[in-house]
Amino acid sequence: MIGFLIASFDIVGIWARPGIKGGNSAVYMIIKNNDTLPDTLYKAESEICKKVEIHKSYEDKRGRIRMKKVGFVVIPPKGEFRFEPGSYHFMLIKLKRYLRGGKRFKMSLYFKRNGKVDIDVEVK
Ligand SMILES: [Cu+2]
Repeated sequence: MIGFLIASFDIVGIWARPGIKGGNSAVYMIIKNNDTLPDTLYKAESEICKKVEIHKSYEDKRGRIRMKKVGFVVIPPKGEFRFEPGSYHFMLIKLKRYLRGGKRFKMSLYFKRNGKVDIDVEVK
């Protein structure tokens, strides 16, 4: 892509759960949109795992916690979107390495308007 990346976001509180090689983990964060227009987050990827999916946890009729894949999320203008335990999260599928507390790795988020945004994630 040619041009400047003007990311009008503050992404704070980024962390991942520990995980084992071959297993899964989850990443959480708060994305604050400083722009007057919404933006759509539609993809994420990381070299640490085979693939990253956007998931939402929910309680089914019997009170069991389940999760489902979500195609995209919209970050509201002058607002925020929270990825947090019990709700939306990034699912790291098939970790290529162990994720232990204190470790850091890179992840890329893809937005329709702002393009690719690279972030650092710390394992808590
Ligand atoms: Cu999940």
